[in-house]
Amino acid sequence: MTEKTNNDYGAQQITVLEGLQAVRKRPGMYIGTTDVAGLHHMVWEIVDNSIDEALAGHCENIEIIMHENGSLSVQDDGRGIPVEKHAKTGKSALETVLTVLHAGGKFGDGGYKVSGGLHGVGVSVVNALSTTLIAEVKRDGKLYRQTYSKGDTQTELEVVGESKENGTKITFTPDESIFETIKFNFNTIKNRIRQQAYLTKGIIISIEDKTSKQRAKFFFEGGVKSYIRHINKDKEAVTGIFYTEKETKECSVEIALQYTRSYQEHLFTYANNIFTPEGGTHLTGFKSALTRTVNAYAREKGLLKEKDSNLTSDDVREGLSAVVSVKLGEPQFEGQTKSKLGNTEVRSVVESVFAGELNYFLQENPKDAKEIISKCNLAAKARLAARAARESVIRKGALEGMTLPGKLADCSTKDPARSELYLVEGDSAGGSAKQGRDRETQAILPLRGKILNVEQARLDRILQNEEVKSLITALGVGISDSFNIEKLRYHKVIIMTDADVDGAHIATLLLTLFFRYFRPIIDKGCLFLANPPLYKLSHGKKVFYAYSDREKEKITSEKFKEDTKVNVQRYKGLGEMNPDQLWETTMDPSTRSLFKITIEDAEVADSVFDTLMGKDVLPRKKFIQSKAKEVKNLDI
Ligand code: 28F
Repeated sequence: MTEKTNNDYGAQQITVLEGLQAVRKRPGMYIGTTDVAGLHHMVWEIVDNSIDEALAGHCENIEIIMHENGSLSVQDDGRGIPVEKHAKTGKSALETVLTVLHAGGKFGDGGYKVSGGLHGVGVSVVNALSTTLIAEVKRDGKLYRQTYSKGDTQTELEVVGESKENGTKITFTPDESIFETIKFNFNTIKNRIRQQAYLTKGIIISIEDKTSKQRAKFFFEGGVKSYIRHINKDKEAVTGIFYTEKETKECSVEIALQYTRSYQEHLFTYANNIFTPEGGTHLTGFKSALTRTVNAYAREKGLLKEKDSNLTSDDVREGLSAVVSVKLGEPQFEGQTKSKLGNTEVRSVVESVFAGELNYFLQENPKDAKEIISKCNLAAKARLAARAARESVIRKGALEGMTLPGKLADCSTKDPARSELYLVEGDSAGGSAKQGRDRETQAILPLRGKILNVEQARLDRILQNEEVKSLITALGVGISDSFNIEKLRYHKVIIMTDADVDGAHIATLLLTLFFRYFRPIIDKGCLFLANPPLYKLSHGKKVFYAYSDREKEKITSEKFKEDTKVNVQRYKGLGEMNPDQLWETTMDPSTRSLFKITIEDAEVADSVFDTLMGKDVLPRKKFIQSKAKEVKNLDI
């Protein structure tokens, strides 16, 4: 093939080869990373193509299967990728999209390609990074098949059967030599397709893991209205759900919202089904319409507490759950993580559509409107109280790091990059940690009693909590308006709690606190969970630590085969370990494993926190235990 450089066909082949070789050489350039996130980008790439076919109005069902042999398949009932040979290239559209980098582009019908993930690189990238890929197309009464390997075509496009249906099925096995792991995660895929199902009204998406026999299926008739129902399922609603869907020539807008008794805001924005955590023009338009409309309505009805002062944007968003989804022809993504919508025209469209519809909703639902205004008035009052509280705490220097909390055993280095802060549950474990630590780089802050549940308290009350106060002081970053990440005194903040239900609860409350008030610390990759062992296995003088039940079984069956005299000690709490053991198993940087907390997707994280905050203890425990499993061998 490479010889034929002097005709069109050959020339094209060469660029094709170069293209996909470049992908294999620098996979990160195309899918971001080669870790577990990059692995799943491969799945999103394929699923997004099915979603696009659904958004074009030609597909209703998408089925994902994780096979026992490690491959994954995605099948849709769309029109099927065209298989006719292209006169010029001599290749079918199918082979072209699978082997030519960046082939694809706009799909059918002049509609816009909307769902494409952040990378939106095309299925050829998935092909390049798979040891095998099988494409099957049902079209024109036939079933077609073609196979590929590492981006190269392996077989001709063949008719292998007949079919009355239409659709596309892609089955691929990721290349082990490219990815750190090739094990797909059922929950990761499930969460993502749930979100896609909310954003694509009427679509049915399912996932099945043949190995673990887990299944999930999503269908939401109500679109983002169903999404709001999901976000608020454990919250006490104070209004009905507002919903609007409008199509203008610039873009389509879909918005749902509902107020609850929560003190937090749960606001999620999407552009072309892509989550935009950094916001952008759609968010700006939404916020200004909300503030303007609520104030105008409240003033008109004489419901404002102070006649000449407006409710602020923050006041009108306390307890608000909202989803804003726009779809447009050529989305521009900006910002640090390219997840901020830049198209200026979207701002005024969202603003005018939403202001009009919300005003209508308030006029038509006076009871809901009254609830909203009285909630906003309370928020305004609390805002003033919180400011006073914050100012008084700041005046006392308590948040500024002038006086570090008495129970903090600080490290001696003043270099934040080398400093670690262990947040330790309870005084006895705190004592062991203080004795066992490396004084130079490790600081210990024992936390006693329960941290406040931030979901259920406003900032002024949170600032009165002693544990929270000493945490803020130790971190050095301040809170809310005075927050400054540059002042972070430790570049590793490590939550170390018992591996039991109480420990899980405390870890969860801390995670929620960080998620809500110190998110940049998570974004910077500075927050970790420690991973203490569950068991100590001793046999004569030999000692092993096991960090999970499975590991305990493995060690006992491997190392102690001939002998049954194994002493198994289950650690009920960190306090049971002496300082040396705690150091050796959990704190020594050369041997410990830490789990880094990341927020890839704030929506998923937020709903996880919601689940954890519920009354049910079991899911909390499961969450922390599943985190603990992931920790293994993940040394930082
Ligand atoms: C499992 C993954 O990729 N589904 C897809 C279609 C349908 C068409 C299409 C796709 C044609 C020339 C680009 C069919 N008929 N699932 C999928 N379903 N792509 S991908 O067209 C692709 C263009 O190159 C399709 C008429 N128009 C479009």
